Amino acid sequence: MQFPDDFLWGAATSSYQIEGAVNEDGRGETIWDVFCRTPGKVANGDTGDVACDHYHRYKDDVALMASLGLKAYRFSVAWSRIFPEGRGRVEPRGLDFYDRLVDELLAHRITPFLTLYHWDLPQALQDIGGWENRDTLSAFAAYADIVSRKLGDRVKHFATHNEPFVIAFLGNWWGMHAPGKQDLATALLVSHHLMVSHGMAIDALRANVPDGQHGIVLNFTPSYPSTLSHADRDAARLVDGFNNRWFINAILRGHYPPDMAQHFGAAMFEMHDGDQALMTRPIDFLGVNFYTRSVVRGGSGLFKEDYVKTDNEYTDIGWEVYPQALFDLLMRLKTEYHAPALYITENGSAWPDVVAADGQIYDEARERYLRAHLAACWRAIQEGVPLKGYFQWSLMDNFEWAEGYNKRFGMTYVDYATQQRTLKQSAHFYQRVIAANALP
Ligand code: IFM
Repeated sequence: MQFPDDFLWGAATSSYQIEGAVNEDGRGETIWDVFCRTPGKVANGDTGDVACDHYHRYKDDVALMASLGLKAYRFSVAWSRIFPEGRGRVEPRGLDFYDRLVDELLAHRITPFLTLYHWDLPQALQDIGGWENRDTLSAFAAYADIVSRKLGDRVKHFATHNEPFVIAFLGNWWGMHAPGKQDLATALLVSHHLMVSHGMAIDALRANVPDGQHGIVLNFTPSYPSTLSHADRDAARLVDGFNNRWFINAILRGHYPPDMAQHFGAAMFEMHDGDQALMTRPIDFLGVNFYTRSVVRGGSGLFKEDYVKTDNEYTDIGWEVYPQALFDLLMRLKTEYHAPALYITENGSAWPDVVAADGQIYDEARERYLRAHLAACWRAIQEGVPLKGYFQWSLMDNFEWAEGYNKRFGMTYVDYATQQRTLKQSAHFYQRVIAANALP
C-alpha cells in the first residue's frame, strides 16, 4: 500500500499536555491549571505542572521526531504564554519559545502545523465569562494576529481550534473538562462562539500569512445504528447530528443541523448579524481527529453511557477499535461535504503499556490499531479522498486531561520520574512505514 509521494507523515501533541513549566517566562494561569487543582476533577490529582517537561526538552524532542523520520509535527501554542492575561500585554518570552521550536523543526526539515487553541484558555478570560463572552472572541482574533505575525514567515499551516465539540460539551455540559460547567445552553452558546471566533481568526491568519493553509480541527465519532430498526436508526441520526454534523455543517454549510436545533429547543442561542459570514469563512483544509465510533439504539440519549457495547476490541480508555468507521467517515466527507484537503490530525490508541525486562515496550495492540487505520486511509485515497497527511496521536505519552497520566497514547514511552523517552515497538513500525512511504 504505497502512499502519495508528498503524503505528510506526522505526530501531534498539545501545549498543556506536554510542556510543563507552568510558572516560567511569564506564562499566565489557564483554566486547566485551575481545574487540576479542583479536588476530584483529574485522576490522582495529576496536573500539567511538569508533564513531559517539553518546554525545557524541546530540542531533544525534535531530535526524536527526526529519528522517526517525521515530515510534520502538529503542536499547539499556549495562549497564556503569549498573553498572560488573555489579551492586552504581550509576553515576548512566550513568543520566543515557539520561535525557537519552529526554527528547530525547520532545521530538521519537519513542517510545523500550528494549532492556536487546544483548550488552555487563559484564566483571566474565564474570569470574564470565557467563551460565553464575546470579548473572548476578539481576544482570540488578537492572539491569532500576534502569533501569525511572529511565526507566519516560517509556519504555513495554521489551525484555529482543536475539537470544538470537546471544548463546548465536555467543558460546559458534561462538566468533565475545564471549566467544568454543566449547562446545555452554556455549552451551545460556547459552541457557536467557537465557530464565530474561528472565522475571526481565519481573517487574521489570511491577512498575515496569505500564502498559508488555514483550517480547523474537528473530532468525529461516526455513529451506527445497533440494528436496522427505525428506532435505532433515528437514534443514530440524532447522535450523528450531535457528534459529527453540528460543527461541520456550521463551517461548510453556514447553519446548524435543523433537527439538532429542534432537539435542543429553548436551550438554543440567537445568532448575531455577521455570525454566519464569519463561521463559513473558506478553509484550506479540514483536520480530522478520529478514534472510535458509537453504536446506538432507540432511546439512547446523547450521552456516551447510552452507547451499545460490541464484541470488538476496546482500548484502555474504553473506545472500540473500528477502523472501517474511519474509511466511512473519509468517504462521507468527500461525497456528502465536498470537503477541502483533509489531514488526519489525530488518530491513536491508549494501552496499558509496560516496560519489559529488556527495557522495550512491546505495544502490539497499538501497532495493530495503527496498521488498520493507515490501511483505511490508504483505501480512502484510492477512492479519491483528498487526504494529504496523517498525524499520530501522540508523539509521546502525556497528560490525558481528566484521566491524568493514567492513559498512555504515545508512540514514545515517557518515564515521568526521569523524563526518559523510549520509542515503543509501534514507533519503530511507524518509522518503517514513513521510510517506505508505504504500509509494509
Ligand atoms: O489527548 C486528546 C487530545 O488532546 C485531543 N483529542 C483526543 C486525545 C485523546 O483523548
